[in-house]
Amino acid sequence: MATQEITAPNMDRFWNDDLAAADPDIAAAIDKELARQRDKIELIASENIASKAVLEAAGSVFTNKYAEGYPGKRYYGGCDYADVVENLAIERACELFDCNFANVQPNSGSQMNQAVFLALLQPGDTFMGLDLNSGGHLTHGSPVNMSGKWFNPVAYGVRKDSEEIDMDEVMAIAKEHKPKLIIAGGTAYSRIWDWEAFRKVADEVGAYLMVDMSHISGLVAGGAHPSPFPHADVVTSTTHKSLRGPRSGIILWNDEKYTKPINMAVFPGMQGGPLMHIVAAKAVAFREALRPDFKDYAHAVVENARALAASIEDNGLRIVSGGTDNHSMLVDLTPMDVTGKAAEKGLDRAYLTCNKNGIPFDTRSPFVTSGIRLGTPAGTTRGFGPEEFRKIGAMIVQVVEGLSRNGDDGDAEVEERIRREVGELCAGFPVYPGM
Ligand code: DSN
Repeated sequence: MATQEITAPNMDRFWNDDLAAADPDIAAAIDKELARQRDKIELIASENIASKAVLEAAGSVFTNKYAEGYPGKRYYGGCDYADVVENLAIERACELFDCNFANVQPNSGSQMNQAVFLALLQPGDTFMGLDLNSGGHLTHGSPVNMSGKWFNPVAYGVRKDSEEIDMDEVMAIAKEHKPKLIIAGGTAYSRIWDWEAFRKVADEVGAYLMVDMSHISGLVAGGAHPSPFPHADVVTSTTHKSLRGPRSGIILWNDEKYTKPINMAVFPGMQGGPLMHIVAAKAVAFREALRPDFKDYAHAVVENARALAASIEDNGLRIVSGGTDNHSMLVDLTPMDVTGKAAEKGLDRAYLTCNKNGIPFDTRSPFVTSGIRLGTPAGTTRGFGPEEFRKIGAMIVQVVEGLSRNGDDGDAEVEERIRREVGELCAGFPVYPGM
């Protein structure tokens, strides 16, 4: 057999090519995504714009590192700097949310919640969560999610008249079903959560109280929404929404008795090696959120949401529950007989990005819906204030009116004019100007 000469691979391109040279297709998609974020107005309530520093940490050499285990107790060598990063992330998370313990390894919101279930429940156990149709989350007991398949979820909802959570009803449901765990928190609920009242319900039936503050954790960090501590046993949060960090999750608690079950549930229960580059980016985001100016940001998010909601109502559409106390709102499109699906598409044509969303007691399917969900965290990060959000509210209603007049194709002239107005607004508030 002829022997083949083996030559050392040429690594020049490996070390030196930037993305545009190494993979023009992906580089082009990233460039287009940057342009989209710059040129359109981001109104998805669960999205934000992370800082350059967060992006840098997320794209760092920690992507190469395995660090299964926890600081000081790893299953791999070479973890000195991984320990530095993870310890800083833990310390900063505890300082930010004024709690004793944090696990900063969950890769996502779904995994952080699954880890709490693994730590505190057994398959088949009963737990309570806010109904998805009332603004809850898939991982809080939806029948299509693991939480709804492997456990026994009992839902609480919002009242039909006020569209707000009724704590008397929560108490009654808890007494009837005796859940082992109660989840407070949601994805489309725009009112203040009464953590203390949830604690009373949990104590009454001997349940754990878990708060999933993913949507509002930036507001909690900035003092613009009451903290779930000291009321909750365990608090979970994603880190990329109002908190403005990388796409990821955290678990927080005060009582040492939860430390072993939660840490064991995250690793080795749910996950293997933590994404150390993302843990580093979380640490950076927590440091940013500890700065005094983050308080200003959090309060501005709420003030802007109030301005947006008021403008939408003044222009003729209804806000679910009559307003907002946080970063988000649900717009009821039924007065103009427009679906959420058509509105999401029409608004996107006008360079306003949002998502269709069911409203409480919606008669339409989740793929169609009678509402849209809007939020102000990303717009506030780029510098918009109440004046800009009032303009955005008027634009949104004009697009919806076009859909109401002309059907799903909308009013092309109105959408074209609004695209121009969005362009003018965005030009005054650049995103990632140096990139
Ligand atoms: N998908 C997120 C949201 O948009 O609210 C929650 O996980």
